[in-house]
Amino acid sequence: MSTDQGSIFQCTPFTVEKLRWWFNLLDVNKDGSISEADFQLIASRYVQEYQLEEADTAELGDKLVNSWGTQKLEAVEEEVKHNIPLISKMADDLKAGLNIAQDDIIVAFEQLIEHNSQLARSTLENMVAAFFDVFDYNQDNYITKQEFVVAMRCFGLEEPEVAETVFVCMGGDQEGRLSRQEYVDSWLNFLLG
Ligand SMILES: [Ca+2]
Ligand SMILES: [Ca+2]
Repeated sequence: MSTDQGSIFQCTPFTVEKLRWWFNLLDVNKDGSISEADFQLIASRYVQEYQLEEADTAELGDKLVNSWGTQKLEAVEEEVKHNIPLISKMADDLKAGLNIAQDDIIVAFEQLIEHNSQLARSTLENMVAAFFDVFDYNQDNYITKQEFVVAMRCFGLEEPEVAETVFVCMGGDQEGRLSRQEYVDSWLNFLLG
């Protein structure tokens, strides 16, 4: 099962470290696991940033949970679920409001990359893109520097200089903006490159 011909990359210790870093970023309440609580916290910060109605928090949190995890993970093929039961367990647990330990996510992705790296890549792509949809506040399919700074604050990165530097590294220039493709590609290049 670990020798699929379509393999385009390997899961190295460096990949694992980067995935761990990303999941740690998503674990905004820093309890070592990803759960609905993290997405709700991101949503409540977002609602504060843009001074939206408090009622929007739950809806936005649900949207993030669904688009990041449940729908994408559930969509993974049956054959993969059979070989990598952790993947379907993650989707079920997230939907049920349970915590998914970061270590479990890492193991699941290691197994997924080994089993079918193309599928691992497209699954991660969907997970990364889920955030683009939210952080593109005015929904013009670009993330501006300002939208990015707000997004990073929602993840708990308070320093705008750091966010601006990351933004430039991702391909946005000082006045510039990031397209969906640039945003997704730079995350994937970082995580899997
Ligand atoms: Ca958490
Ligand atoms: Ca925008």
